[in-house]
Amino acid sequence: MPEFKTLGQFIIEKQADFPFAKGELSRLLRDIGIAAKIVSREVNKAGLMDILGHSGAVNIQGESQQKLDVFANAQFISALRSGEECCAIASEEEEDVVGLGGSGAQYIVAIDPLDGSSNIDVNAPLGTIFSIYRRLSGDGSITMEDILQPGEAQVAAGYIIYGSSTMLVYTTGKGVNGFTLDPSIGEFCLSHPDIRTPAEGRIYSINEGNYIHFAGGVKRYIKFCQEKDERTYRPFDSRYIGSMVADLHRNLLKGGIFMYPATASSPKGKLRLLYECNPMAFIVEQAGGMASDGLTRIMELQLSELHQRSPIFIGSAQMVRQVEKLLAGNEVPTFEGVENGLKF
Ligand code: AHM
Ligand code: MG
Repeated sequence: MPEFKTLGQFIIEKQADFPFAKGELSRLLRDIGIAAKIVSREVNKAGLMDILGHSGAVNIQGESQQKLDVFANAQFISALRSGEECCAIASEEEEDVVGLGGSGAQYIVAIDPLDGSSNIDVNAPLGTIFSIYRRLSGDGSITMEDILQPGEAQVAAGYIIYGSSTMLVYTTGKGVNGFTLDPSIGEFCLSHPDIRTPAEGRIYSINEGNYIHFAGGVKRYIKFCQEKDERTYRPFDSRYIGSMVADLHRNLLKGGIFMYPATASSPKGKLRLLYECNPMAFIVEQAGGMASDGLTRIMELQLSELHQRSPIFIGSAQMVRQVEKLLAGNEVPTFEGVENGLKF
């Protein structure tokens, strides 16, 4: 049993670990925690309220937004605005960067306020993913260089899973810690100190409905997962919720790989680098795992646009290495052309 500690107590205790420690990052994390509690409350009562369902708006990715997405987006922006530590937000739900205008604020937040939103109507787990950067430009107007920093420049990242209980998991580059919301006292309490992910897992998570569109190396890896081999505990289990936070959270704790590869029609995959892939890569690496686009470490990829997508293979280190090896091999092409360095 970990020692009883709230998220607030833990953040203050760890503040001194941080090189720029003046308390701003701690306050920023605290503000995200507060907004998460409010979103958690709304997610939990979604089935009871008229809040459920489509708002009618379409986000810039061309996907229909649902009311809870809009609510979560507004909630996180409002918490970060009133906290005054954040100068700009890049959100999945906003076409452009939202400037908060706080003079002297040194942090930038990239966020997917409600990930896995196709799960809202069916009471399945949802999540929030966030990433925190220090601005490069010092003061004055925010520049795109401030926003489009590679994942390696993250100072903190985390996710909140709204599941059978609500958990907040985050890293500031010194390991990963998880906190479970105790609704009776309204506090996130340390429940998963120093999370480490197994080097070799037994779960693979991928939307196999897209199988015929995957590169040969991905297909071979799926077959590898399914083949019998008692020494390596294969076949592995296939588990896919369709909510990246929920799929990754399970795999982080139990060991496994989550994949959203490129396909011939979507050569960059589906998931967004800035507020989905990079924060998850930071967390998983800090827990001892790996994250790759198949060729390159996710956190080394350069961003040229806000809502840029990337293929992702993330989780237990041995599994990611294995899929990278198969992708690098000379696969029999199943599609014409080479996109994004991958053979189809
Ligand atoms: P969203 O941000 O619109 O919710 O989409 C992201 C989600 C991820 O959580 C999940 O891993 C993926 O989309 C599932 O996509 P698919 O339905 O194509 O398997
Ligand atoms: Mg998302």
